[in-house]
Amino acid sequence: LKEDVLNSLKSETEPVPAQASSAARAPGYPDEIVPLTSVQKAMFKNMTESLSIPHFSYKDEIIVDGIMRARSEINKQLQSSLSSSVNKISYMPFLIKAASMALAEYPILNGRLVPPSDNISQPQIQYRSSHNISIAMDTPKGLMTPNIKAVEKKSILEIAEELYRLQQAGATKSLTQADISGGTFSLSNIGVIGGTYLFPVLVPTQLCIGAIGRIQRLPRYGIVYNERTGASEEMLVPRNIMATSWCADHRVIDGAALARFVSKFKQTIESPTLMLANLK
Ligand code: CAO
Repeated sequence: LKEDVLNSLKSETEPVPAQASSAARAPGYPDEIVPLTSVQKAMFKNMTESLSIPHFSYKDEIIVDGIMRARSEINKQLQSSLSSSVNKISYMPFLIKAASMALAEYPILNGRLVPPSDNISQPQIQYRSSHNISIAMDTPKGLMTPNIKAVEKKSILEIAEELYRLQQAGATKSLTQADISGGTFSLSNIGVIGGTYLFPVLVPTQLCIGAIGRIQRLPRYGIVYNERTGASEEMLVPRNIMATSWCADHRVIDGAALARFVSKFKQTIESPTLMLANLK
């Protein structure tokens, strides 16, 4: 089926997926039945298979003021640097690296359930050492999920360069079989488009997926130094909040394991210094 997807990416003749585009189906057009595109066929197969997986869902909000500052400093440097193929990075490279750091502590979430090969054997878990993080990508041909390989060995800048390469490949229909196969864990940043919390659906060969909502500036209580009184007080302060939604395969991942993994992810994102200290 992956071959179908790759062929469809190269094909100029295949219809563009029926997105909610007013131009595609304007009022007054007659009803029409159309076949699925190859990308939709792949989605149909994977998502139908995924229905048999009991999803455990978990949501939390993360304060991203720290990575916003770090990103802005890095971007200032990148604009005057000639050594990198990117001149700007988004939040994704930080999120991808933080996920890999949390996976290093909770490796089961990077695993795969191996179904029994016969009626006698038992299911098994394959622990995978390489963090190949699949990124849900909104491409002109629909949803594609290429992955960034061996994230555990990459710097934030290297992740940004590989993400940029995959985004360009997605946009120009030149993603390869190697780009889309071998993913071990997924992240989906729908917040680029909108939304806050969602219910991401597992890829059948993975045990966990995380989804990112739109970052919002919201009031939250914090301890702030008050210059007038000379004391630290609790008061409402504006914070940049990123809502995150996670799903794990509840057949083998319990709620506490997912909660601990997400807490580690959150701690790393909320303290980029911690991320720096743990970079290899
Ligand atoms: N909230 C608010 N703004 C966000 C954001 C978020 N969660 N994520 C990114 N942005 C901003 C970026 O900062 C950037 O703005 P500036 O350039 O002004 O800073 C802008 O949105 C565009 O970012 P980008 O194109 O560089 O995207 P990215 O690296 O953050 O994400 C990718 C890349 C591939 C994840 C994204 O383009 C994409 O395709 N997302 C859709 C995923 C999807 O369809 N999920 C559903 C899967 S299930 O059907």
